[in-house]
Amino acid sequence: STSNLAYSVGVTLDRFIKMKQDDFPFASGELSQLLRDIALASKIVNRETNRAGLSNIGGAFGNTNIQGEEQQKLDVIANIRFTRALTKGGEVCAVVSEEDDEVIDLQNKSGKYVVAIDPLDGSSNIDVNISIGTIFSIYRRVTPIGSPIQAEDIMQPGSQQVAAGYVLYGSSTMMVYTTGNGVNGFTYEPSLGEFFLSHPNMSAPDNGKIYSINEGTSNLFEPGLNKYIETCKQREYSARYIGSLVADFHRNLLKGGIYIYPATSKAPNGKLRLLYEANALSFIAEQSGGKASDGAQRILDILPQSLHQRTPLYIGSKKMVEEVEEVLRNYR
Ligand code: AHM
Ligand code: MG
Repeated sequence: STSNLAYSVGVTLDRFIKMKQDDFPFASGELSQLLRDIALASKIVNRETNRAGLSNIGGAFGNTNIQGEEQQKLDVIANIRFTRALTKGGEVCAVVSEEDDEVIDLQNKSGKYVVAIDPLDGSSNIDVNISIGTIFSIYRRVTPIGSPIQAEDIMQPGSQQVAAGYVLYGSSTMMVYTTGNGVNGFTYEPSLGEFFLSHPNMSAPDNGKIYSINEGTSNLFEPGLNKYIETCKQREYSARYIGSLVADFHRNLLKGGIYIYPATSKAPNGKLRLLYEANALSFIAEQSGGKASDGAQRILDILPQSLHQRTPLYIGSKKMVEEVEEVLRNYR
């Protein structure tokens, strides 16, 4: 078939998006364009990320900022890059970002999409040269196009996402996304400036042998969670925790495993944000055959009450998430 031929010659992200667009001849192509905008911004962020350690010694290779401004932090730069790409692109009417307190109304009269984004997650890892990521969710606005943005355009449950994805700035850079019809992964080839389809139709192993949790705070966990962790140890599972959500999630997606950021007695809703982190990864998890829960209910069913709402997160291989849910239930 055409697509098999295309695979063998290397399918760029742009071409893949186009191939998918052709499956929907009556669609306007705006979502496709929006995905391309995000990919372009991520290339810029990738460039900045690769130079991160050099920013302080910029003067040494003649790269000092003419205005003498202090170098901005990379997460701020990433936020600007993505917001700018989404503003210029024209398909988006509003952006909510982990980096901004309020909704950003792009004043874009024709935009029919809303984007929730964590432009650079795990940014405390930048200084120590460890993988970081971008996480994004795309929704269709529910109020009429061109009218002022309303709360209900933003506060949609994750089940309403039309697309979601992440970019992992790791040993290589990858973009993984879904439009609700499976999950595909693309690896960046820096010398060509292109993402290539490298992981078609990703599927999460049903079960796994990796558990990823910051166990340093286990004194603050509920009893059922400690019980589950004990079981993981009895089975001699591997403990793997980078402390960079996208990287931990991606590894477990490929190898089989569970990532947990639980509620603790000090932080009853955990740490991660529903809108910017949990929803997008939960959509991808489900689309690849995995599962995502807050310990008791499906993440994608949660109706957000506030912009920066946090949620406990249990995500990864389906059987593992089901098992931990059951143990939690038995101890509650
Ligand atoms: P951030 O949004 O401030 O970068 O924090 C999110 C990060 C995740 O990437 C990671 O999984 C988690 O925080 C690690 O938290 P902890 O250090 O408490 O284990
Ligand atoms: Mg974050």
